Amino acid sequence: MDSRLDTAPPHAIHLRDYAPPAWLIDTVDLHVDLREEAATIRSTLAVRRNPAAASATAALDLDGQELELLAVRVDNRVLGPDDYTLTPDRLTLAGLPDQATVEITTRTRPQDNTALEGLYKSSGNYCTQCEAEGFRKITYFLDRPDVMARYTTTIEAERARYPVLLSNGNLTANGDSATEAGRHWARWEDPWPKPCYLFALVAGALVHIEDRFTTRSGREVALRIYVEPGNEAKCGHAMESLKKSMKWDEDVYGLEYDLDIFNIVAVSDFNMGAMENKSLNVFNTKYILAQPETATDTDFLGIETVVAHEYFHNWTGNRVTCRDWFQLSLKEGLTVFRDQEFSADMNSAPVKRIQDVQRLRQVQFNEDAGPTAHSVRPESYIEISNFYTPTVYEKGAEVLRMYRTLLGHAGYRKGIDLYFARHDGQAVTTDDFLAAMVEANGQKPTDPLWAQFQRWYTQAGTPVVSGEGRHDATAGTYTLTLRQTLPATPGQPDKAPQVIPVALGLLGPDGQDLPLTLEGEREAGATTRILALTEAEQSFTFVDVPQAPVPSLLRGFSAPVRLDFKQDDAALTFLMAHDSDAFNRWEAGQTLATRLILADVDARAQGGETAAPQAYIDAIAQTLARAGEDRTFAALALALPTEGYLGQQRVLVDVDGIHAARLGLRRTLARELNGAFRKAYDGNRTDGAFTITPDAMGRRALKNAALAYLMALDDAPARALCLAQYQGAATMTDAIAALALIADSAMDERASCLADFADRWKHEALVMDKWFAVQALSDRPDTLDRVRGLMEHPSFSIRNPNKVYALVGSFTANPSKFHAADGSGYAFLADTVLTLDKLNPQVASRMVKPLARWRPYDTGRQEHARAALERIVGTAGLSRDVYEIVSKSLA
Ligand code: 0A1
Ligand code: ZN
Repeated sequence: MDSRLDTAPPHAIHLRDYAPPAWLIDTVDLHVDLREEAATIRSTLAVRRNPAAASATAALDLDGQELELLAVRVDNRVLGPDDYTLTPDRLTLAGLPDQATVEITTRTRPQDNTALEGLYKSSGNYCTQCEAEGFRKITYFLDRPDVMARYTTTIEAERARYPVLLSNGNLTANGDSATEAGRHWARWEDPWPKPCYLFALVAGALVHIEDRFTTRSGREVALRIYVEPGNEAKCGHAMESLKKSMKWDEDVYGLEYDLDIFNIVAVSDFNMGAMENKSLNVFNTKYILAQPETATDTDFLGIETVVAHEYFHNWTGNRVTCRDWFQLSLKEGLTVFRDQEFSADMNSAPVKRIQDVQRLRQVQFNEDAGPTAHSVRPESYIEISNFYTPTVYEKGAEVLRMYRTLLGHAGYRKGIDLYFARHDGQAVTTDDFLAAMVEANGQKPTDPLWAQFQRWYTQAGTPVVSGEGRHDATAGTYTLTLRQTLPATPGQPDKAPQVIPVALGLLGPDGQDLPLTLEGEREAGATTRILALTEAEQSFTFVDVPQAPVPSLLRGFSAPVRLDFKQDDAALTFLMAHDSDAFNRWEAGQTLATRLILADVDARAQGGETAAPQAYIDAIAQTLARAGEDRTFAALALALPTEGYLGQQRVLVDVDGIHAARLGLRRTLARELNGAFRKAYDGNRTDGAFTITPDAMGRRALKNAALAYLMALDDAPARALCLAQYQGAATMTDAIAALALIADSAMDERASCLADFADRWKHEALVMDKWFAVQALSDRPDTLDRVRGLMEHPSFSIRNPNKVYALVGSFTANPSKFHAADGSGYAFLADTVLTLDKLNPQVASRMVKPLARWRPYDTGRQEHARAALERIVGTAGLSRDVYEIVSKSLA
């Protein structure tokens, strides 16, 4: 049995129903016997009644799914079927003594597990994925994060096929089977109590690279990365990233590693990026394997971030974990914030901030405005796997950043220290976190500011901050009036104001920051001030401002809001050139471009067109001229807002108008600044040795941004340049940048380049993912037909999540193709989701989300989308995962 729906709609689980577990489990002794026909798991649990439970008589009610139950014993007594109750998802033992030893034997078939949750096989090797509720597919258990136990795991398997046997903690014994030739075993003991979602085991024919790290208190830690044979040479960057993460966590958070071994295993079949199992992280190969010929600069940076993320979880998630899954952001928001700051420190902080905000806007703002909008701490869910969302992760990280903005760096660190001092070894809530943060700073959670801050966890939706400034030349004052509104979201019609930290600067006519003095203050303060916007409307008056300043609001994107501030184009151009805050220099350019493109969309809807003003073209020319100051920043500043972001600015998305207007502006810039783009291209060639220094990456980013502009014209000189880059590329960054442009182009060599690439890389799965993606993202009119054809390609497999994300996921990120007016994109996605759902509900559910966001389109598209969604929800045997998303989108 699995968790699929028959006829009854599934019920939601509510935060308000949380109750402590009736039983606790102190120790778990697992014996896992792996054979080709099945895996047999014997689990010995030391259970006792929870003194904090509401009932002193409740039965021991264990979760289990898709398990074959072979035997149950209590205190060595074999139970018969009348001694317990077995349903498709629970095993209930009544009448136990207050303390008991329960031994349960189950059988599963990992080779048939296509959902990649629980115990499964990837490339012939065994591995596990237990977060959030996968452990119940291995054995019956109290599968909830507030039950923390010490684990001993013995794995037994055939030695020749599975020479490597790994689990959490330390290897304490191993040997050959005493009874069967060719089989061996290994025993692992984890001294740290943990929830079962952090359990992991791996058995396979793997090789590893090894390094060491000495913690600041002198602990010698062995670091190993396990991969399939042949991939050893691609692990160096991941290992370097791990060591940097370990050092950074000591330096910045005072947190040290707590075991003598840290293992990472890379598997090619994995639903997500990676998993922080205690001392045995399991990774998607995408976030481990990298060489310059096979991985792009973006891949290298992604590896650094994800390795750090999983390592940082050792404290934020593992040592202190979540009481229940509604608290997911307690560990995820905090850990994303930590990995963002780590990557900012390792690379360029402004560039990292811009990229993080781009992602937040692209995916989280979109989620917040749609049918699955939920708060950072959700109130209810049908399927918890659906809540590993940009809101819980990325908006959650913004909440952490706001604590730091409001408390200052030192105050934030005090709060973190108190959090660990209070809660190490516990399963806690976001309320506990807030209490530690504010109490460490001599304040109280009930103080008005913090009571209001709490709403960042409970209210969904993206606040809109609007306002205007007024300069009084006679009084020499500048008054800023700001208003906040929070749109209604499903289940939350009425909202209250939240505390919004607005980082503000005022630029004088010379472009320099003014020292800021608020009315009533005696001395001038800093040039960037944090204004706490707590009311629906509030004014702030600055004195000693003789001339009208240009305000720079929300510096560094100090809060996850939409800003709708009255500022003319001239002021934005001024900020682009002069703002001391790099984020806002970038932001000013994006705001201007957004205005221009949307004006052109409107003009096109009336049968006309607007031309880009010379001032804007000059500003872009300036960006190019100054690109040498920070090339990655310049590449970001040259990129126009995405079609997705532009669509978000409209109640009704004009898919084709946005596509045409954006392309129109790219072509205008390419024509007007052709020489400058060509110069930027030629001046930043990085032929020769490959490095991933910020300088080398910046040169590639700028050169490829320039090439993309030149190719917007799709003319002969640009084609020749692009083709030459493809043919001579020394790095994957350059090869794939050129191939993506070729895939968009109508040039004759298109087919041969794509064929050449596939032929060259057919044995590199991760590189083939890029090949699928560039074709699915192509602007050519036949993209959907090609995507359909590629689903049959020998390198494609619908069972492999990376392949699905690369081909189907990329297609849904191609707005003008996915949202084709005839509904063909929607129908294709519905077919694919239904096929996927039978194999892997988590992946199916991720894929269906773009379809679920159907409302802001015209009625023709709405009807096509609705029909596709109704077809999905009307299908028998749908997973809870897909049901939850689709039913919410139709509600
Ligand atoms: N905790 C992991 C993410 C993760 C969540 C669920 C998974 O399987 C369904 C796998 C990984 C992280 O934040 O990296
Ligand atoms: Zn995480």
